[in-house]
Amino acid sequence: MTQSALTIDLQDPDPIRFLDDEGNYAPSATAAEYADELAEVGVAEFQQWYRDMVSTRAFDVECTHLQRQGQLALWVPSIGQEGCQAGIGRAAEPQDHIFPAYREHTVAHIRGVPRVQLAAQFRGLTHGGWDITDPANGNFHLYTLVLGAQTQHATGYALGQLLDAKRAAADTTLDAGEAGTATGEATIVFYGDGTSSQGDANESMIFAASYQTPEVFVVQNNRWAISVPVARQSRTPLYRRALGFGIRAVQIDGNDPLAAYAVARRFLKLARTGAGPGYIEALTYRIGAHTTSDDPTRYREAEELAHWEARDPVARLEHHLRALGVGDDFFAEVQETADREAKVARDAILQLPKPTADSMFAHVYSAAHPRIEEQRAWQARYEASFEHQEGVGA
Ligand SMILES: Cc1ncc(C[n+]2csc(CCOP(=O)(O)OP(=O)(O)O)c2C)c(N)n1
Ligand SMILES: [Mg+2]
Repeated sequence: MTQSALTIDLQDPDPIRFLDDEGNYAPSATAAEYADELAEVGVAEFQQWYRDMVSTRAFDVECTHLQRQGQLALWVPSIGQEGCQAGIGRAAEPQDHIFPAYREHTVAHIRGVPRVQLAAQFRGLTHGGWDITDPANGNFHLYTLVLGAQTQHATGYALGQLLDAKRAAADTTLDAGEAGTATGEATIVFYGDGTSSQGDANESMIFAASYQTPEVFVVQNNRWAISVPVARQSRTPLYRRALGFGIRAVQIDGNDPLAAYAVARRFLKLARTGAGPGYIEALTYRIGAHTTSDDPTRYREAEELAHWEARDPVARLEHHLRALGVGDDFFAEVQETADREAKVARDAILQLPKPTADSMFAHVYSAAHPRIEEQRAWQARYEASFEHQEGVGA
């Protein structure tokens, strides 16, 4: 196929990767300086990452079905993006804090957020979903659908990590422009290529650079912001914007979990030891729809989708594992376990209550508000107007 401009635009000639498109171990020249980070991990870890990815994919497919059956109001598929999520999720230490967007299902799983709680938000039952103060949820903060808001939350949190470390050393100053301080913990924030155009995302990088926050920005460049291609968001590769803010930044093959792990591991260590923030642009692709409300065939070429399907992160890691001697039994068991767990999640989601229409008015304002009361009353009258129709609303 001739690569469309959208596929090759804004990509460096040699993004960091350890696996080639098929999954053969073939590090790029740019990968060499991160190879040390992989010395700490081996087949058992790669198998775990593979399990994370396959398990999340099975859950993802199940949730799309549940949305089609009216059990979820919306679902946000992450298929195709599991590779960078598994690598980065597994590179984080337990004490690190993670601020997601809304598509980080693999990371949520790695940090311990129960599948059913993730789905509850998409059923309309909660504005949040899980208790982030519960250690079982792995410091994985709430999904944020207001694009870029999480970058502000993350930089604010990282400033807090910095201040805590300084206080512990009896230093109460916080001056922009001073050298960083070792914190022992870091913050990761995930967002998308489209979100990189938000003021919030750019402002948070200015603060991160000025105060040398212990933070890693992760941009999953999946090439699309709903129907808007990345080439319309930027005239330069996204990671080079971060360089302009004075933040160390690289572009990686985001469908290579080894690259994601190695670079994140390094950047997190630097962040925790006082060497300031980093920025990872993970080149990936959203294989599915933006959400279950979207039809990507309206704006994407079939050739582009096929190009990326051939670089599926799950298939690439499987190829690598097979080269390391892992056999059929493992892959069959992982798939079988993933399917079983997805079924368990499905059954649990079906047991959740259904939200009432009235609940949408509950948290708009903290106190009663005449406009909301008016709308609530209208809604109640509207619902009541169906009551004489047998079977409706049952
Ligand atoms: C502040 C704000 N503006 C607009 C939207 C509507 N919106 C939701 S997702 C989206 C595209 C985001 O694209 P990107 O950042 O690339 O993330 P992706 O969905 O591709 O993972 C838009 C415009 C929103 N949720 N918040
Ligand atoms: Mg995007």
